[in-house]
Amino acid sequence: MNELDSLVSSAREAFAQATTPAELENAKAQFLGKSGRLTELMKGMAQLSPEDKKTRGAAINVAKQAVEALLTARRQALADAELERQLKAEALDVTLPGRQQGRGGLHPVSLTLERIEGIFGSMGFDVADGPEIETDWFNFTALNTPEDHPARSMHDTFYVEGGTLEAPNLLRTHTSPMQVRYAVQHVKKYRHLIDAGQAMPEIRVIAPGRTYRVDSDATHSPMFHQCEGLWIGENVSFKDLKVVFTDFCKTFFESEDLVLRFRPSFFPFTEPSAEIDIQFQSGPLAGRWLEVSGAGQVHPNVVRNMGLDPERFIGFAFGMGPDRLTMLRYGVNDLRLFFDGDIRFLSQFR
Ligand code: 2NL
Repeated sequence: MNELDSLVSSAREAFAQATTPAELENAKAQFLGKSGRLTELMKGMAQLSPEDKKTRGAAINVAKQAVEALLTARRQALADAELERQLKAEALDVTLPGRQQGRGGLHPVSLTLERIEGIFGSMGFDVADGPEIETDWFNFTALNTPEDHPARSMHDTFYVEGGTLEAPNLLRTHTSPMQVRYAVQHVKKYRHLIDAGQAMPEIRVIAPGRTYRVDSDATHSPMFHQCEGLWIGENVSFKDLKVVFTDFCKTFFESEDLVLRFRPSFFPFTEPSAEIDIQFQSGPLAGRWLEVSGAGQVHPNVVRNMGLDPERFIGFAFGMGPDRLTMLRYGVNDLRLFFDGDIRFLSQFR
């Protein structure tokens, strides 16, 4: 094998050993670079006769073209291999089934709250929303609940670390504090009318939301929902409460076939007070008296705490449990099912 043939074959070998483009360019420099072997051979022709230059030059050119062809082929091979590797790494399995779009839905208790808001909204009640961490004053004092009332004990109420009587210090045990907040705002806004002896727009509001008590069994959850209602004006009576609440029950349960019973009771914030029971006259729940709400005429002390004169303003309030209403409406017998977060249970209601 002559010198040029062996040069071409050592180039073939060097190019074959290069496994990356950078290695290949280094190998190229050994043959075609400024001081590469072919370039050196060209330089070595200087002393040759013109005759010899011609034949030698032609032979070197043939070798050079061969080396360049080998280089081009190897570059292409490396590029092909790289492309192949990328395609493999980024391969998509187009035969995989597509991901399902999860369909969300409202929680059954949220559905109940929406129904309640819709029904009372149609009767002219505003919907008020507010803090779940309350002050002692809004949750108890303003609602005429005495200092020594058992509801205020650590046994019944969750207290928040670091709170003071003035700063929020407990998890609200009912949504009534929100109604007091709403009433205080309302009175502030219409103070000028009230003081001038003119008519104040009536307070008509419901307060739905989460509430908390130290209690936990099949029918009590430490977190539960409440919806309270308040209606105060200069000429609001117990008869209005009866009409509004009867209407609400019939619409909520989608039945004209039920009766209500107002049973005397006691709450610190109302006087007189009543429990409201309903009885379905037909259907699966027919015949049993079911307690659905507490209610009463707002206590004069509470009216006063709202900034109003109880000699002039009168009204009623009620409080019901949307969790219980949801259980009745759907025939669920364990309250805890609503809050365990089991999607198999919850997805039945959407
Ligand atoms: C019950 C009892 C009741 C009220 C809540 C109330 C609110 C204000 C003033 C006066 Cl701002 N009263 N709320 C009144 C009577 C009963 O709820 O057992 N609820 C589940």
